[in-house]
Amino acid sequence: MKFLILFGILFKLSSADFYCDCSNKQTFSAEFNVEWFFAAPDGYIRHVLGINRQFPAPVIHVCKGDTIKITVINKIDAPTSIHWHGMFQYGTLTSDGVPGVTQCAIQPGDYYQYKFHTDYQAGTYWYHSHYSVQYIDGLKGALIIHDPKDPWISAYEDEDILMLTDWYHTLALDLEAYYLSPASNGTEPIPDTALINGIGQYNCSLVNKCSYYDTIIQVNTTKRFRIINTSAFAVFVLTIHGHKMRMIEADGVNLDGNIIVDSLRINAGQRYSVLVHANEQNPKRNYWIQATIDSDVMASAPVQPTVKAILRYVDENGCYVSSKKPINSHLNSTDDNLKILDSIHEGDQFIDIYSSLVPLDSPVPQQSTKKVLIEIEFYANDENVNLAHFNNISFLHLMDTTLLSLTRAQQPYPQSNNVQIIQYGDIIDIILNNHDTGEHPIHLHGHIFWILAAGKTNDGDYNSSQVVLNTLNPLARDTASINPISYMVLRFEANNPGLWMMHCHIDWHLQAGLALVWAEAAELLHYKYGLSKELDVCAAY
Ligand SMILES: [Cu+2]
Repeated sequence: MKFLILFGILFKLSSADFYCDCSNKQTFSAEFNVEWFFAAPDGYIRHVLGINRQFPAPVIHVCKGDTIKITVINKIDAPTSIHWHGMFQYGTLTSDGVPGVTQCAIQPGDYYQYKFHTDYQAGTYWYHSHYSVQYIDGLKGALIIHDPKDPWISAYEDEDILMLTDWYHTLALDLEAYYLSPASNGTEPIPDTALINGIGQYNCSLVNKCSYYDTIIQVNTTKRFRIINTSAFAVFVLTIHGHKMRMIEADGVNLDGNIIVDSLRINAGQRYSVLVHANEQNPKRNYWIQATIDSDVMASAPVQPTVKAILRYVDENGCYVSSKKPINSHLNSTDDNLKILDSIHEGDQFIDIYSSLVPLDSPVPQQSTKKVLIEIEFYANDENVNLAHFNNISFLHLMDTTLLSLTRAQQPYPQSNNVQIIQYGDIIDIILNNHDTGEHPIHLHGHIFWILAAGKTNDGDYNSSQVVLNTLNPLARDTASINPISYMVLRFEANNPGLWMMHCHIDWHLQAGLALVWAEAAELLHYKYGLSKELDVCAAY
């Protein structure tokens, strides 16, 4: 691994030259000013919610074991909070960033310090606002924990991030107001375009010259791409024309590398790392990296469902071998790579690739101590607004206090927070039955879970007499997607006292109530977080 730049230069989009000697633990400190500003990521100018007037928000690069200390300063006229997606937050529950659960939302003009270590995890993560629908407007960024002992580190020379997102031209609060009204009938807002690392192509004929994210690969080398789907709604299918991708990481869990794909499908909240090798190809050209929103899961297709970036070959001296844009620049191209992309919509073959991902080293506990059945349903309330339910409860965020405060005061939890009480050391099997016709990427805070079983579309409810659980080598991760009218069995270890939200990472569905909270060894929280001033009754309320 080639490391070039010394510690301290951390706000770079390219992680290729991040230096990590890891001989001593460092603290990454930063101030994050949450502000609105105007930007045109895909050529269409709109108000964007960013950090330090950057969109995408700054990339955080740290080494495993470092501490991250970030002061978030709220310079907008609404409350905010930041969640560090995939961080275990061992001993730092108050940095998990869920308003009404682990902290009071940060009020306008106020600030809040997040501080947590990265001792037990490495890989590809991200962060985003967990308040309302703010991350849809842009409040999100990549968080990479480098590990000099990464088992794949000698297999690549260079790396980069491909942060994908769906993108709307309307402010998220306006879209939400419509979505949570009787008029929408529960149909989620359709994104207008898509972005890779904050750059998209809305209408190339109008704007006359579209911009593309540009990344280089040196002939005869291998590059790691860290792919992050930061969407509100979209599932992406990603291809790198003319190249295969070896999958080596899923949500911070290293894989055995035996799965090699032409295209991969990634749900909101999920991450993958892939290795791409540059020697079998014609080096005298450049290639498209293409991400397309899977519009099969939407009521209608986005205006521009495809976003492209350029993979540009350089020679041994780092000089461009071709300055031309890739061929096949038309979005309706019928070249072979796009055929591969189309083929994954047919049947379940594609889904099987994901159930066959095997972690390199993530042994699953063999027995569970507790089973929890959770059913997903969407139906309208008395006002004819379509809401989302886990076990007939639609989650409502507390505004005036937090579950942590209630825990500390030994007060009962409100029913609308769907709190599931578990004990320290429990091994929980979550049996999820999805009665909805949509797919839902389920994300658990503070943990990874093992996917012991995942049904195909229309398999119906989990049936223990017919399904064999995979306790041999199941994939572990923090976000797994349940198929329409189907089931999943997820196992996790209660080894992290806290109040951990579990929710659908389609942000529209979270706002519609598809969330619950695990109160894990909550009796231990009273002691640890008893004196924190942030836990008082929420100030602005
Ligand atoms: Cu969902």
